[in-house]
Amino acid sequence: MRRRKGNESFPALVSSATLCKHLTMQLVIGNKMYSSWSLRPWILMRAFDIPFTETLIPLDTPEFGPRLAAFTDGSTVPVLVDGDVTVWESLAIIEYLADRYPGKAIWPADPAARALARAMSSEMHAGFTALRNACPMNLGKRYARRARGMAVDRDVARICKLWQHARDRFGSRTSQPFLFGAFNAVDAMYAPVVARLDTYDIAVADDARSYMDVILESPAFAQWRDAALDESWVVDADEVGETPMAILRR
Ligand SMILES: N[C@@H](CCC(=O)N[C@@H](CS)C(=O)NCC(=O)O)C(=O)O
Repeated sequence: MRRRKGNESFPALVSSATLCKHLTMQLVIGNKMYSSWSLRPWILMRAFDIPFTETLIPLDTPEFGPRLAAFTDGSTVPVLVDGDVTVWESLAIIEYLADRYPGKAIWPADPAARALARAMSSEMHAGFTALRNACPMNLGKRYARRARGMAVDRDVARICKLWQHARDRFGSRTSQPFLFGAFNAVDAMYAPVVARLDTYDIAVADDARSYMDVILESPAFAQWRDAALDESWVVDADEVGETPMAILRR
């Protein structure tokens, strides 16, 4: 039998650029200034060196719906497209990435740590609505500390308790500063809460503040924030009616 030369076997040989485009996952996100849900898979993928291309669709603009419709019949970002697989909902995206990259410690390996990590992430995904409603993620401003209501205080107390529990039981047994030691899915799920507590200068205990600084100073978060500060879109729904202490946008 005649041996075929390499390119004869692939008559419709695609260029390596096209091939890369199809092999690389695509993450569809909203504005980095405001899109707390988009930040979660984005920071996770950056922190774990997972290659992806990013498509940013500005929230609350006429182009948002039509452009998003090219990726999903849902109405929210983030959306992950991996070949013929489309995943929406930030936590489902993180679970998909954990399945797709089993060699990466996206969830802790230890079953007890993993159970706590999953419970904390689910609680974040479904809850803390008082804090989320009163203090929208807004990386471009800083606000003065003030009372934000009992429901917000309850959310903050619960979040700090969860962080402390994870650190005491798992993180502090390692030499690394994240909730379970090394950065993982839970840190990604709580990164927007860290940003909110910082932006609105919400009072927290010293150990919670130390953890917040670890996230805020991490390279992946800094990269996201840098890009956010260059954005010019303003989403009125995510702007609270208070005079900011500082405007950080460039
Ligand atoms: N539970 C969803 C929430 C997604 C969500 O609400 N995304 C916001 C942006 S942060 C959005 O797409 N809003 C657009 C809209 O509601 O029109 C998730 O985890 O991904």
